[in-house]
Order: sequence, then C-alpha cells, then structure tokens
Amino acid sequence: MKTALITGITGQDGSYLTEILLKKGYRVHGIIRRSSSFNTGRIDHLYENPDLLNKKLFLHYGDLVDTSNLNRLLEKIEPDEIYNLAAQSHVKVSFQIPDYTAQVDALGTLRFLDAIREVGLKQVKFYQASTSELYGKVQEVPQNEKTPFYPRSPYGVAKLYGYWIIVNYREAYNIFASNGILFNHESPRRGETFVSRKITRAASRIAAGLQKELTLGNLNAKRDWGYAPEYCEGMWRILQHKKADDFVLATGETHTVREFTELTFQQIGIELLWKGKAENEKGYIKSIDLDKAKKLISYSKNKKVYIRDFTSRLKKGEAIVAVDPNYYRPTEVDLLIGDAEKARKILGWKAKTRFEDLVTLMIKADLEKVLKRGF
Ligand code: NAP
Ligand code: F7E
Repeated sequence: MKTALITGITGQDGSYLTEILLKKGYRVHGIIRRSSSFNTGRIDHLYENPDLLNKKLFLHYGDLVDTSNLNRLLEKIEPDEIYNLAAQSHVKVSFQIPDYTAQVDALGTLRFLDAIREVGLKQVKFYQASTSELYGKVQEVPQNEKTPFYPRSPYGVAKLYGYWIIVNYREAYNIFASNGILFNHESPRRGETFVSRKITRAASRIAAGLQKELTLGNLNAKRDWGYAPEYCEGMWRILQHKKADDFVLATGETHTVREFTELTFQQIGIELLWKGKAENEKGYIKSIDLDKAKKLISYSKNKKVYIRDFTSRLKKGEAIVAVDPNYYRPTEVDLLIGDAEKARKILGWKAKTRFEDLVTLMIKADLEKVLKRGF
C-alpha cells in the first residue's frame, strides 16, 4: 500500500485527488488549516466514512508557512508521493495580498523541498501544482512546455518561483520533483469566486428568484477550461512516469468569459443580448425558450423538477448580467490555450470533457443545490 501526502486536501483538486488515490488503494494523509469555521466540506463525504477515517484517510493540521510542522509530518508519515496543491490560488486576490501569496505559493514550495532534504526522504516523488498563469502575456499560441513564461500577477510570479525551485532541486539534489503546468480546470466543487462557478451559481440563483443580477469583470478574457477530476488523474500519472519531468495539461480549446456566460444561460433556456460598452455593458434576456430548458432535469430526493419551471418566472428584456470594473485586474491574462501533446504521448493523458459538457454539468449541479435548500 503506497502512502500519499496531499497539501490543499480541502480544495477543489485535493478532494478529487483524494478520491482517486483511495480508489487506487493508497493510504492518504492530508494537511488541513485550522479555521474558525468548517473548511472540510469538500471531503466530508470521505472523512465521515468510518471505513476510511484513521484507517486509510488521515488529516493533520499544518500550514505551508510553518516549517517545523512540515518536518515533523514528513518524519512521521514517510510518504511515497507528495502532492503540493496548497496555495493562495486566487489571481485577483494575489494583488491584494502579494506578500502572503509569495510566502505560501513560492516559499511554501521551497520549505517543503528543503524539509524533504532535511528528513532525508530519498525515494519520495513530489508533484508541484504549477499553472498556465506562468504564460501570462503569452509569447506563443498555443502554449506548451517550451513556451517562455511572462507572469502577470503576484500569483503568477510566486508560482514561477515554485516552478523553478522544483527544477533546481531536481537538478541539484536529484529529488524526483515534477511540475504539472495545468490550465484552468473547473467542477461543481470549484470555489464560488472563480468565474466559472460564479456564473453557474448565479444563473441558478437568478432562475430560482434568489438573485437579480450576475456582476462580472472582463468578459473578453479567454481561457482553456477543462474538468478537474481528469486533471487530478493527470497529476497521478505525472508521478508514475519513470523520470521526473514537467507536463502541460489542457484541453486545446479556448473560450471567452462571455461565451461561458452565454452558454450557461442557454442551458436554462435563456438567450442573452449584449448592449452597451465596457463597464456600461449589460446582458439582457433576449428570449426564453422553455423547450430548450426542459432538456435538463434536476432531481431532489423525491421529485423531478424541470428546469423550465425555474426559468418561466423570468421576463424578456430584463437585465441579468452587468459589468463592474472592481473585478478587473491591474494586469490581465488575455488568452490561454494549451498544447498537451507531450502528456498525451508520454502519459497517455487527454482531456475528455468538452466545454459545453463542462458548463452543463456545473449548472446542473448548482441548480440541484438551489433545489435541495428549498430555494
Ligand atoms: P483551491 O480550491 O483554492 O484550494 C487550495 C487549497 O490550499 C485549500 O485546501 C486551502 O485550504 C489550501 N491552502 C491555502 N493556503 C494554505 C496554507 N498557507 N497552508 C496550507 N494550506 C493552504 O485550489 P484548487 O483549484 O484546488 O487548486 C489546487 C492547486 O493547483 C493550487 O496550488 C492552485 O494554485 C493550482 N492550480 C489550480 C488550477 C485550477 O484551474 N484549479 C490551475 C492551475 C494550478 P482552505 O480550504 O483551508 O482554504
Ligand atoms: O478568472 C475573468 C478574469 O478567477 C478567469 C485559478 O485557479 O486558473 C485560475 O485563475 C478569467 C480572468 O481564474 C470575473 O479576469 C471576469 O480573466 O476564474 P478566474 P484565473 O484567474 O484564470 C489558473 C490556471 C490558476 O492557476 C489559478 O489558481 O475570468 N473574470 N469576471 C472574472 N474572474 C473572477 N474570478 N470573477 C469575476 O467576476
């Protein structure tokens, strides 16, 4: 039985990776932060299972800014594989807390690598959650492992340090350390302030009459959006490769935030019409097509609910999307589109879920959540 240690186990990716590793027969240890409120929502379904808790799944308090604790945990757990997913992962927030972002995302990675050296874990394999944000102001389209980096945020710059310290410790000390350069990946477990989830959550709440408007920033930014569980499987494959290396994981498709918004509302039968420019732009209900909406059905425990039952309460001509410059970033990443050919060839990894299916599964999950809470 292999032992894995996951930092950031309570996050979107940490929760999916835990499920994947438990299914593969791993013993999984996770580092969680002390919080004044519950922060284990994404792993409660595992944590509350008596067959797993303290048998196959173990949680420890820790923080990437606390070196002494990292050393102690490594000595105690002696993992075969470490997945370093913990990060201050919000790009916009990194402009507000750049120092903290660097402490966790840049130096946190160094602290971990150094703890591995100090404890003398010679056989351990280390996965670093690197990111397409390294490409920032892109120097090439599409972006692959050889594309030069040009980060555009304190988050991107901190992760750039993380990337290079992995390469350096690999070359200097022969540590098996690999970077997964992952493009955006989303799911119903995505944090509510990232744009994909913000859109699907707001659309379901608007349909249910709980919210009037969705307020966004830059509608024209383009992202390569994939489905998170597939990317977590890719992380595992990166560490199973015979030598440590760096891999891009991406879908190879790119779409604007505007397209994501349009498609989300289309899934519940609403066609949007955009009017106005820049911060005065608004999205109005152009038409409501209940036949399209009824394609999707949400279930609560005992009843079926047609999505058209939600949407029918909305009116043509209503403004439901607005732009607020507060969501703009001082420096934006305009276009990301990844080339994951190396991962396909060497790891046999390929993104399967297409953009439209991703949007569909996310809006469906959010509608179900709204339903379960009884509006
Ligand atoms: P996420 O949902 O924001 O999760 C981040 C995790 O890190 C949470 O468990 C969080 O704990 C933990 N954390 C934050 N600061 C910490 C600290 N100082 N010490 C210990 N733990 C800390 O992020 P995600 O989307 O799952 O992403 C996972 C990793 O991949 C991150 O490193 C992110 O930067 C990177 N990445 C993500 C994407 C993407 O599209 N999702 C793409 C490329 C790279 P709490 O739950 O207590 O907040
Ligand atoms: O923004 C635009 C925003 O915050 C995507 C993280 O997981 O992926 C993520 O970073 C785009 C940007 O993700 C809003 O300006 C418009 O252009 O969902 P996001 P991100 O910045 O791409 C990378 C790969 C990571 O590594 C990160 O950890 O959408 N946008 N309006 C908005 N973004 C947000 N958050 N909120 C808005 O209202």
